[in-house]
Amino acid sequence: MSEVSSEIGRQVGVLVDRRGYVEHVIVGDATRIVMPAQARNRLAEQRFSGLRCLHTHLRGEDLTQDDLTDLAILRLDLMVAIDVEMKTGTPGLVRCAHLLPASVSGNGDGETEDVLKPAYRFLHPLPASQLNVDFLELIDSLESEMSRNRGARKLSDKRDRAMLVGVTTGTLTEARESLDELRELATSGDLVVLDEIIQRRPHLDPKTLVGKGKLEEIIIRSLQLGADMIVFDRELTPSQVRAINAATDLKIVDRSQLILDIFAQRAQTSEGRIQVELAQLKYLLPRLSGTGNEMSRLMGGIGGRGPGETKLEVDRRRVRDRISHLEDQLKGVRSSRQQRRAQRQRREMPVVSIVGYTNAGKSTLLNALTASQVTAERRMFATLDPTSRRLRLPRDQEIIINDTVGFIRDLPADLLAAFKATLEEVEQSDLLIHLIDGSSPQLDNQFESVNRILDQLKLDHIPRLLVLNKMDIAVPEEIENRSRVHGAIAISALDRRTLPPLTDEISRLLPRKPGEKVA
Ligand SMILES: Nc1nc2c(ncn2[C@@H]2O[C@H](COP(=O)(O)OP(=O)(O)OP(=O)(O)O)[C@@H](O)[C@H]2O)c(=O)[nH]1
Ligand SMILES: [Mg+2]
Repeated sequence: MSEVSSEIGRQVGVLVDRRGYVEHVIVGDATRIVMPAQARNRLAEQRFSGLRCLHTHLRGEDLTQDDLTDLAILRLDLMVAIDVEMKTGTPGLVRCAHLLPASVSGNGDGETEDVLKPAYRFLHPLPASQLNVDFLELIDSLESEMSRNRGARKLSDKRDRAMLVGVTTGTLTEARESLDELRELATSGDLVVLDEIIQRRPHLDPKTLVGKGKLEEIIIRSLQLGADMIVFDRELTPSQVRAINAATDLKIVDRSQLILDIFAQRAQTSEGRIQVELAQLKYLLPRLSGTGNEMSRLMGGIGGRGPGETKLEVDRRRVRDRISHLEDQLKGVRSSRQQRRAQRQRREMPVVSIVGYTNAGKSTLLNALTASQVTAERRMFATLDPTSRRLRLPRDQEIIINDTVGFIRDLPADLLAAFKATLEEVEQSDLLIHLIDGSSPQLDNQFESVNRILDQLKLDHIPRLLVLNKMDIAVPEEIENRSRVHGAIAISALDRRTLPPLTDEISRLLPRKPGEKVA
């Protein structure tokens, strides 16, 4: 290789497997070689790729940043640069580097502006004749160290492992708060969060959102920790998804997609499922221009809960067909729901709907008021499909009370459109209970987000009753202050004894049946 290199004035490289067979030969220019795309296909299950790269350096330079990036991104066993004596064509010093197994830190150093621990170890440069490292033994011990580090990951644990990435042009605090919510979403979507990285930049990079160097760092970190996917805390444009996918084989998911995936996991009713699939397809459609490979990665979603494996090979046309088919189905389901609603209206019962940010405690409140067992959980978007219950208020007034899907800031537009339909029920309400998690540090933002969405859904004309929930775990002064400022009622949905003031207020605000005397 030295001889050839000195003759042609270019770097020459080989990728060698563990049995010593040469898998690829690469001819570069004077300063670098470019790894063949197929080398990526080796990434599968092994901890390292099982390939080592040996290549020549013509200028006696150290391993370059590109060399180290290739080492990390392709998870090579080893990166070796051999100095070439240009006059004689004989090999000089041999420089080697290998990856270090990283220990999994969990939700560790989020504010990684620059705190990435060095991912490589350099071996002392030696002339070729004096090299006496047993590489197989070395790689073996690294791999077993790595699997020890990963002991935490049980084989039965099929959950995807994610790296979270926040990008902001604003303050770090904002980005941190936003990432906190993304982590909640990720856990609700059954992901294991390995680490979080925030990048602050004056402008977002139109091509890849984060800068090129940062992206490489994120990919390397993800590979080090054994992540399956990278979740961006922003909506990625179709071209950004393509550009990032070109740099890594890891699954790339953005916040909207994560929300869509959670909705896909949760939707129970046929209508809910149709709406979610519609939203997923509409989201994917503009992103369907890449190669089959990119497409399948996009459509796979989290744990393959995308719109389905069988549709992987479909082209845009088929997706469009599917969309119009689903839209037709939806019309059918809707008309039957409208009939049900018409029946209810004949009963002339006032309708009250509980709305609010996800996780505010809406389902818990419905359960407490009506002694029902609607699913209420710590996770976000526990409720997707609206539930209606009858409730008898004091003074014998009977009403219908609805539990609804929770809201979230920056709800993907397609999803908002899809859920407008579910919320038709809410449109017919005589009263909205806007339930607020009084214990959330994000209380104000959540309050604003819900108001904004109610406006967007054109529900702002319905009388609204503000209710602060979780007073049992909130700061008492905060609750007192806010209930004064907003004229809100404070409750704890977990404690029925706190509810009478709420039911009294509901009863007071509802229109009376015709002919009934106001007490
Ligand atoms: N401490 C306390 N926890 C509460 C209270 N109300 C609800 N929670 C908890 O908050 C979490 C979310 O409650 P849910 O009723 O599922 O919330 P939700 O608004 O229906 O949420 P989504 O359906 O996901 O939008 C659950 O773990 C509840 O036990 C309360 O008054 N006090
Ligand atoms: Mg709920």
